[in-house]
Parts: sequence; structure tokens; C-alpha cells
Amino acid sequence: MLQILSPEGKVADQKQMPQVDDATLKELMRKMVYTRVWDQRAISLNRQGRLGFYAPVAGQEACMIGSQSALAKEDFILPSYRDIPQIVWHGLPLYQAFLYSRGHFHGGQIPEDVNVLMPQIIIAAQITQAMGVAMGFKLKKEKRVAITYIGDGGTSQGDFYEGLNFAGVYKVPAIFFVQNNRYAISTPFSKQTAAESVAAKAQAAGIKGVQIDGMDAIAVYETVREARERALAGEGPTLIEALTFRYGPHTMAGDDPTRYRAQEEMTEWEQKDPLVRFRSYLESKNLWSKEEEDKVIEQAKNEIAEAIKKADAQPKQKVTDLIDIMFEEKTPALQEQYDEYKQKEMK
Ligand SMILES: Cc1ncc(C[n+]2csc(CCOP(=O)(O)OP(=O)(O)O)c2C)c(N)n1
Repeated sequence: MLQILSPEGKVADQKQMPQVDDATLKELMRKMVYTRVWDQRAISLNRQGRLGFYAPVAGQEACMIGSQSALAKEDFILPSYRDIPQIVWHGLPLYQAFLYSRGHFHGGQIPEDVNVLMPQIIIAAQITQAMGVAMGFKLKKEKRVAITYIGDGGTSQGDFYEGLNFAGVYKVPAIFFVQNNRYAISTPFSKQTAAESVAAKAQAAGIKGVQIDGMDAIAVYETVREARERALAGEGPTLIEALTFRYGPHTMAGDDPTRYRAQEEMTEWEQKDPLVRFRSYLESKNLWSKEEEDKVIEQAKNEIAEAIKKADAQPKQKVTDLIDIMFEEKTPALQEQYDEYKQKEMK
């Protein structure tokens, strides 16, 4: 397992420390702090009934922010339902992420210059799709990569193997990023596979597999940066298994982790926290301070409040909107229903 920063925030082996400039390091921290504030806010908004579907991210910030930060704007992200931070940091406006959570169609109207898809709910479908997107880049000789994210549970799904296999055969510029957060809802990793690791599964597809400390933002950043270089050099895809933990429930829709996880496990993982670790490292280099962090928290709170206001101001979704967006031409039966709804909506 690659680890560059120890849980105490020390560089374990100076030879492994990549050349990352100070501005990039600070930006990594800023985004992680911001994302944790947003996660807390999203959880309370959900509890107040002001947000819809939400899958908490705390604990996984190093995976999400470290990986997205190693990409170029032209690279393409195919997220799963938990990977909202990556697509927002890649350019999707926050208010649209909130609208997506509420099931509003405008949440999924991705701006032209933002290279992301909306989150995949069907477990592992994004793996074959990412393979296809990467194949497209290869055929068009475009210098960009596709990255997709999946959980440990998703690696048991057929699409996972199919996508990896095809990606290996055609050496497509793809990165498959597994956030192994130890649980698939309540199913522990020990019940997920008898394989030694998820990274080992790369071997069967003939692609590179690496296991990294997913609580270490620098290890994540550097691994994705390298995987991207390899992909662009035509050396094929990489499967990255990042060992991490989600502190919260699976989603806000009624999961109670205390029914399947012991408090000791939670405590153990909190000691590896990605923010605590990275903060200690940056402070030791005089690159971070409480004042700076407070400023980020303040900015995050203000921008989140603005984004919610903007989401609230969006016109309510109508049934006829959905039909208009989905169908270029309406069948006679659909037209009849459409007219009926149009009448109701005008009242
Ligand atoms: C094909 C399919 N089967 C089942 C589900 C229901 N489901 C939603 S999330 C989930 C668990 C996924 O766990 P994991 O892949 O470890 O990801 P995590 O949520 O922990 O990030 C399941 C079974 C689904 N969405 N799609």
C-alpha cells in the first residue's frame, strides 16, 4: 500500500515525496476543508427536508479531492452517487448539484464546457461507460483521460470485470478509482471478496493495479497524476484501490451504521482522518494556519447558502418539462397526456 503521509502528518519516506508546489498543496487543503463543511451542511439540509437524496462523503475527502485535483479540465469524470464533490470541483455549479439531489432536471443540465456525467446510480454501469468514453478519446486521438469511481461493493458486479477487461485489451486512457470504504451499505469488505485486495483484480485484466492509502491526499494525488501520465502515453488503464472509510451512513435514506459497525472501528479510522493529517503536514511547513482555515469555512458557508438560494429560486419542475426534454416527437398517446398536464399546469 502506498502511503506518503503518515497519520501523524509526517513524510514516511522522503524518496517517495513527489514534487508538488505549495500552491497545489494549499489548494488541496482548501478544497478538503470546504467539502467537509458542505457535507455537514448537506446532511442538515437533508434532515430539514430541504435537500433530497444525499450520500455523505466525510472520511473520503482525500480520495475525492486528491484525485480530481490531479486531472486537467479536459479530462472526463464519470461519478457514482457519492462522488458529487469531484464533479463540482470539476466545474458543475453547486446549485445544480443541490437541484440534482432534489431530482430537478436542471441539476443534470451540465454546462457545455464541464467534462462530467451526472452520477451513476446503477452499481458499476459507470465502469463500462468510462471504458467507452476513454475508447472514444483514443479513437479520436484526443489527449485526455476518463476517470470513474466505484465502491468496494461495486467491484463484485459483472460490469466491473467487463469494463476492466475491455479497457485492458484496447489499452484505453482510463482510470478506475475504487474507494474501498470497507462497507457496501451494511456488507463488510470481508464478505465482498476472497481476493487479497481489489487492486489484485487488475492482474486478470492485464492492467496496472495499485493499492494506496485513501486517507492520504498526497498519495492519492500522485497516484492519479501518474496514472494519467501513463494513460496519455498510451500505456493503458490503471486500477487504483484507495483504502478509506465513510464516517456517516450509506445515504441519508434511513441507514443506521451503528447496526453493523462497532464504535472502535470508527474511532480507529478517525485517527487516520485525511484533513487532520494533511493539516499537520502543511502546518509543519508553515503553509496553513487556523486563520486561513476559518476563512475557507466562512467562504464555504456563504457560497453554500447562496447556492441553496439559487436552487430554491429555480422554477418548479413540471411534468410537461420532462416530456419536452425526453421526447423530440410525441406519440399520439403521449401528446394526449401532455395536453392534459398542460391544462392542469396552467390552472
Ligand atoms: C445494479 C445495482 N444493484 C444494487 C443497487 C443498490 N445499491 C445501491 S448502493 C449499494 C451498495 C454499494 O456499495 P459500494 O459499491 O461499496 O459503494 P459505497 O456506497 O460504499 O461508496 C447497493 C447494493 C444499485 N444501485 N444498483
